[in-house]
Amino acid sequence: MQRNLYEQLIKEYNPDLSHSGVNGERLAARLDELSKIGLQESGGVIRPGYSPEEKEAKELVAGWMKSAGLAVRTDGAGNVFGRLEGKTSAAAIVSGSHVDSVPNGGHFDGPLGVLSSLEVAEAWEETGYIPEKPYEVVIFSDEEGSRFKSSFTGSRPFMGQMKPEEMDRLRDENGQSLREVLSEYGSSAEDCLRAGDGRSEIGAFVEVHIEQGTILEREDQPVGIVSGIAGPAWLEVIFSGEAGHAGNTPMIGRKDPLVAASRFVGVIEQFPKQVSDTAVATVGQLNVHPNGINVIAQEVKLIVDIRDIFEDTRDQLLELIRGEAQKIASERNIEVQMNLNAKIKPLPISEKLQAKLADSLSKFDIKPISIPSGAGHDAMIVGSEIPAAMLFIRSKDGISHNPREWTSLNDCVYGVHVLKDYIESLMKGQ
Ligand code: HGY
Ligand code: MN
Ligand code: MN
Repeated sequence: MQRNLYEQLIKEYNPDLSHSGVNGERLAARLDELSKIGLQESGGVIRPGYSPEEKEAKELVAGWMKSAGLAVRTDGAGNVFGRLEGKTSAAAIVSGSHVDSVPNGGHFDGPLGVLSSLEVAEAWEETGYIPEKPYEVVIFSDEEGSRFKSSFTGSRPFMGQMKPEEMDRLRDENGQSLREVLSEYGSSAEDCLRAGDGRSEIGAFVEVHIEQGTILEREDQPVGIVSGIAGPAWLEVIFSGEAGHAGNTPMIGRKDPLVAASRFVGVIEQFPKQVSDTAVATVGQLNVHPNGINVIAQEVKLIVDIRDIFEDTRDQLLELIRGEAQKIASERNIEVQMNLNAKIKPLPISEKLQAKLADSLSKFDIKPISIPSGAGHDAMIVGSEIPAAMLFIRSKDGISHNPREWTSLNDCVYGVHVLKDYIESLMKGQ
């Protein structure tokens, strides 16, 4: 079992970084408490969207929101908001991220963004700072999409981007639809689809997230600016052949979907560089049915994660990959069915907001570095309509979606200070 995260974080912490109401020890203790929900022998966590573990994590943070003096509410998509009223009733400044995880995920991807946003409210409470505009800390549901194979299941309805047909089309591996899961969760498909009604009350959004890359490490900076967010497209490919006896079926004439899928995965690795230097394509999930040692497979289901920071090249890559699946299937005389489970628009971050973040970074002697995000984030959904910005916090060796994910407490606290300064400048209408 993973050693106490708090001890690991606090061991190298410089307590001088706790000032202006920002408290590194509190942040470390909360990261540690959250890390225990859904904790596995491997030291990683499993907290799928709308699972008891995600709900427990949300309730834990909601309790901290309340003790920080925030008014807590949950919308129909299970998104949790902690609100602090401002001196005026202008459109709110919102900051947050997610607490769900990928299977066997790390302890910073999502939680650091939520707890950093909450730490800003805690600092204000301690220093008696009252913001000009309302401030909201948000936990978006199911950002990773690991349960329904379609991501941003919280922020998309919040932005009015969830389609009614998804309520019955999106199903988890037990065949449970999003509609059924929402009603079990205590909400309903109708309430989820209405979650977007309040978004006109938001003036700006900002998300803190681990970089999940190595640029900040290479530049030796704790915090960086996100210049743009790549848009993921998730293409489900189902190769269907003919199950048979591994021993008695001659090699000639087999209709083996696993051989087809293997060729497919091997070939598409070459495709991204054909469209751009920033495009990527990954098959991380592949299921064989019936998955018997001495059985020629009946069906292979896989999902290709296709991304680029430019929409046109991302879509070119998607079409190349679709065509290859078709070509291999016909060459091998088997069936192929493809479903586009998700297709999110990439989001460029405005130069103006990047410059504001650079101003905040410079106050802490941090060199402003702008970094494109290959990973998707809730900020790209909110940012499709509302001015949104993102800060990256240095990741050790760029490792993420892995129990070895690590960010030092010093870097986490630098991120909170920069976030707080940036939000205060937005509060002053600068
Ligand atoms: O998949 C992603 O890019 C993010 O971790 N949701
Ligand atoms: Mn992630
Ligand atoms: Mn994330």
